[in-house]
Amino acid sequence: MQERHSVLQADGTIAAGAQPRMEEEFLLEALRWMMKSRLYDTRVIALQRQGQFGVFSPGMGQEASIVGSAMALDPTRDWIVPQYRELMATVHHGLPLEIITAQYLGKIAPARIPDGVRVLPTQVSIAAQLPQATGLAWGLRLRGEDAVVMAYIGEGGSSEGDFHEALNLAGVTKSPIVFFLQNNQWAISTSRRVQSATTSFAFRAAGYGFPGVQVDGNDVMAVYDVAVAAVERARKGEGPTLIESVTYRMSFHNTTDNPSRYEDPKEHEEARKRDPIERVQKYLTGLGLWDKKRETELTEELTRENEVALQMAFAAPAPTPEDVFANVYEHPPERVVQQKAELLDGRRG
Ligand SMILES: Cc1ncc(C[n+]2csc(CCOP(=O)(O)OP(=O)(O)O)c2C)c(N)n1
Ligand SMILES: [Mg+2]
Repeated sequence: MQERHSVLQADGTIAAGAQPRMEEEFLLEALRWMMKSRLYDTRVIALQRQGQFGVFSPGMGQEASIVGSAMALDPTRDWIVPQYRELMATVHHGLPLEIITAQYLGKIAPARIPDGVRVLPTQVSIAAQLPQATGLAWGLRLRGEDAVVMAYIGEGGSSEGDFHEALNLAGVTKSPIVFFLQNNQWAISTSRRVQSATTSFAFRAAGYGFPGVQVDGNDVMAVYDVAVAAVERARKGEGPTLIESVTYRMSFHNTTDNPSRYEDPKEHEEARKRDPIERVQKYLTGLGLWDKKRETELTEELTRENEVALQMAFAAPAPTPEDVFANVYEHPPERVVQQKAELLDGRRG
């Protein structure tokens, strides 16, 4: 494993000797997506508290990981296989925000992923997405497509059998896949300290014969660097990479969780000092490319954008009881046909 990759430091300066691939205009673009993510999270948490939104896992504190990794992909040919904390990565990749929002509102038809958007559905069953991600990458290679899969997983998920099976098969088949492990220090209330005895989750790659890289996950420039290198490697046919993006979950696990019952407030305070968004803003301020006025203007613009998506999702049709039978079988078995008929009869009667 290489030493932890770092470019943009917490004080907003570039590390000595670092040569970021991300140029200023691109960094402003990254900041836009990171702020959009934070604003969306803040808004939907408020909506959930008012009973208007489903259970939601925010990406707060992890925006550099989420955005920096997605920006390394080409949405016209690459695929994202998400867990559930990478919402803005999938939106960056072309999944309309109103569609993923509709999913959280329990809408069915309006939540369908459009054809041509190379994103798999959100996966809540931990690590179950990874064997499928390896299968997808292997299949793309067999079909001669010039595509790479970025699969997301948490550090907690790396204790699951599926994680090891997927990485093993990807190594053996040299599949074009990047395993992007967000080590946010928590698996609900289980601390990273008791998750594994390893000193770095990136070491796990060695067991499967491909490189593991550790990166400062609160540094969007560094995340982008290592993600681009891993994507290039995969595209050239050199096989998978495991990236451990070391970050911190600055909010709760999801809207049902209360971290004040298990999180040391000092640890939280320390993490706040490494805020991935403030770091970029400090750096751009130093270059004369950022100030309070620009922040206010962009915040207003992004808030409006998010609001449009939310309104579209709220306006989309709600599911009907018979929708429970839809999208499961191409040819439903007799008992399912009968159950649906009984439901419709019952309603008529
Ligand atoms: C197979 C399975 N086991 C347990 C759970 C319950 N569960 C939901 S999230 C979670 C923790 C996941 O932690 P991590 O992989 O670090 O991802 P994070 O939530 O921190 O992004 C657990 C145990 C689940 N959803 N699926
Ligand atoms: Mg975690």
